[in-house]
Amino acid sequence: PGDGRPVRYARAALAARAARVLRDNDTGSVITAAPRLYPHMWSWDAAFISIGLARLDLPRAVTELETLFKAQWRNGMVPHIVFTDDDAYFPGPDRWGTDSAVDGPHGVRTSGICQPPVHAIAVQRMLEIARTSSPEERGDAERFARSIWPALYSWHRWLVEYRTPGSSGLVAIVHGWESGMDNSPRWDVPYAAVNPGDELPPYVRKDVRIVGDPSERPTDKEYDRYLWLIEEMRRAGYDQREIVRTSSFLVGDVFITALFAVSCDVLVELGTEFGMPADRLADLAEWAARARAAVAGSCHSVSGMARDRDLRANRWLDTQTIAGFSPLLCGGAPDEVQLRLLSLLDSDRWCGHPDLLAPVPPSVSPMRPGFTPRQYWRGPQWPVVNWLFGWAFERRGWYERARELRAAGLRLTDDGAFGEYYEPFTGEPLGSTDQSWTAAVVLDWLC
Ligand code: 9WN
Repeated sequence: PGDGRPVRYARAALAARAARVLRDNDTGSVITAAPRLYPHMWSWDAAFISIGLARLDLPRAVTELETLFKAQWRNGMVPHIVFTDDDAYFPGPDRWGTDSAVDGPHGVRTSGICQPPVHAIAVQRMLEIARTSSPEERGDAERFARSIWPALYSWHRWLVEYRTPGSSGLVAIVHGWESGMDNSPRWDVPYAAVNPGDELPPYVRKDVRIVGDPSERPTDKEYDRYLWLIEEMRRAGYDQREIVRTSSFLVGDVFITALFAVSCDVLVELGTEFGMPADRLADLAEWAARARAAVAGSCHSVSGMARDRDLRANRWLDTQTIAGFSPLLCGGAPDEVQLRLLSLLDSDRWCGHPDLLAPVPPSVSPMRPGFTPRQYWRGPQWPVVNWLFGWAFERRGWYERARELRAAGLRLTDDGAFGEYYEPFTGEPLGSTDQSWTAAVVLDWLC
């Protein structure tokens, strides 16, 4: 193979392996995010998984998103984890303590926070895939898109009503897990202000026993903070207004805000096609415009990079991470800023770094002090993030760039391990292998 990795699979064999990963991770009711490390359904994982499944078995893809939305809270929140009976993951449902939450769902146990709103994107992609298939699949996908649309609308409305505090217009998160980029340096400053109290109940981590090298995972100190924030939310009874008012972590997340803007656009497109109420379409258009303006408004005057905002300390957070490229996902930044971001993305500080195995954007710039090539969201490349940028570039009509990202994503993942994340220089798969969402995006790239 020439890159030091043991095997490189050809397209057909890689697709067959990816399909097998999704089949093997299927418990019958949910496709777990990963075989041992993540034995439950995660919100944004389920969206990507449905896209991959749509290539294999459309009804199964539909069931996956229906299962997630059956766990939607009564106030509209889509929870970040829907628990199975497996107790190999910590924190499980008892530690979250959401069973008595007023707004919680009936008959299913979930965590008490959310994850990035990529579900509308998945539904539209499923529809596109089904339309290239039989008339029957096309009809099923259309019925599904129509039936899930109101739930998607109320999920988006929840993000506006409860999670867009203050004047920045950015969608706020109350836990790093909500960003999906748990220990990214984006959150170092706001996490430094989270002080786990003496009352933090003791706990034992399970993730570090499963991942062979614990240094690929967040540290114990980080976990104390993650658990402390859960403790604060339990004490607030999962009352969202109270959490946003009091939580020691409240950050406007620019990457989520960009995904929200473009997901609102997608919902408008779907809603227009399926004759959804005009007032709801107008809401979505307004939310998209506001979110897009917030992303553009966050851009640094020199670098052009988009920034998160610490809403407790009222200050911008300057970190050189992949989230800085958020305006490329949703548009709306001035042309000159966009051009600066595109040339930065191509430069040796990002995808053009000469030592990368594949030109997939790493989670943190390899030139940044503190870049850690093996540690989780602090350096490694994540195939799903690459998929999102490729999808957005295609949508924006940047076909050549989209094709290049697809090719780079396949170059990184053709070892057939379906790593959760990858060491950017050697291409070594890290964290979990046979990770469902990696298999799913690879399938989408291949088809
Ligand atoms: C916490 C499932 C999830 C992803 C996240 C990723 C990781 C969980 C963890 O795994 O987070 O939610 O235990 O580390 O950071 O993006 O959804 O794949």
